[in-house]
Amino acid sequence: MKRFTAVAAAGALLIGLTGCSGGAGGAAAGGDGEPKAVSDLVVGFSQVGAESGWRTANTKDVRAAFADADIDLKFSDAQQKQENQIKAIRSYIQQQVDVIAFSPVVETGWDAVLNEAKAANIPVVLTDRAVDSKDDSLYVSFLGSDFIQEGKKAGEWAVEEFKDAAEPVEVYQLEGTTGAAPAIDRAEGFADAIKGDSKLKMVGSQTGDFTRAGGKQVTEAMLKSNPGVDLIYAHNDDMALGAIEAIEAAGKTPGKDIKIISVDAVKDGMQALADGKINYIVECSPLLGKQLVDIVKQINDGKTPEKRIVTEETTFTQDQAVKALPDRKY
Ligand code: GYE
Repeated sequence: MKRFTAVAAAGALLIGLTGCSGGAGGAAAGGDGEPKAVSDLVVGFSQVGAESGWRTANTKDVRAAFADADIDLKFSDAQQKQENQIKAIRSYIQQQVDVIAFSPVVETGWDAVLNEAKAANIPVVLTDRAVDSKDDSLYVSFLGSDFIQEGKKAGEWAVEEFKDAAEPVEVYQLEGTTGAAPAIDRAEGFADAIKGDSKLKMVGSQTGDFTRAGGKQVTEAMLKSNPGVDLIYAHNDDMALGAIEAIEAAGKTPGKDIKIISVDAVKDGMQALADGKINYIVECSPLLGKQLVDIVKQINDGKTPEKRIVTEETTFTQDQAVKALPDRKY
């Protein structure tokens, strides 16, 4: 009881200090009040970081969509640290924003803070990445890609590409951030798709943390330990771009001596695909802003948004990348 009062007091103080009008936010957003005018809504968004081209495009798109909708978006960058995201979410709870949206850096460890949001009657929307929790009442909706499906598409391409190979094919995986939904699921989908093909041998797998520098560093070491590697499966374009630098520095030709598959299809990745340095990309769209605004509006109107909204995505070969590049938005 004491603690509750302290939290409420701290919240009131913060609102006083910032002049934020979100005091009644929890009520309207929780569905037990009249909808607010859209321009009075306040949304707190906790972003993972700025680790990749995908992330930068996602941040830009989310900010633009909220600006267009005239909704106040409070934004914080967690620099890939869960503790920073938890802090940001707690501060949004204190500020009594209408809706909290966040892209969880890792899957586990969210129940406590999400229960705090629930107790404060503030709806939470997951964007891009999922949480691993038994209690799905802790969030209203999860908007993002099907990462298992993405991994499957990558694996199916590998099986097809090497179907006539006479010798075993050595595959190395550059994993995303350890414990992150896209790293876990992209590995699972890929493993599943290649498991029926005994030619494809996974010779190693290590995290490059979804960054270009990480992809480069892991590949440099890998080229020494596994000089015969035939295929790199990178969980995102940035790590593939880092791998390309390492392969070229070692005097080999990316896309030929060592083939590369990646996920995202951001501009730099698509350029490398069109240039023949990457062989195949599975698209993962960062353009989630408009759909997130829609979900916030539905919550404000007292409606129940879909629990799971899956992003539509395609795949690109080198020829398709050449054609798609001029119109690429991110
Ligand atoms: O693929 C990667 C980023 O969560 C889908 O995070 C996102 C991933 C994306 O850093 O580039």
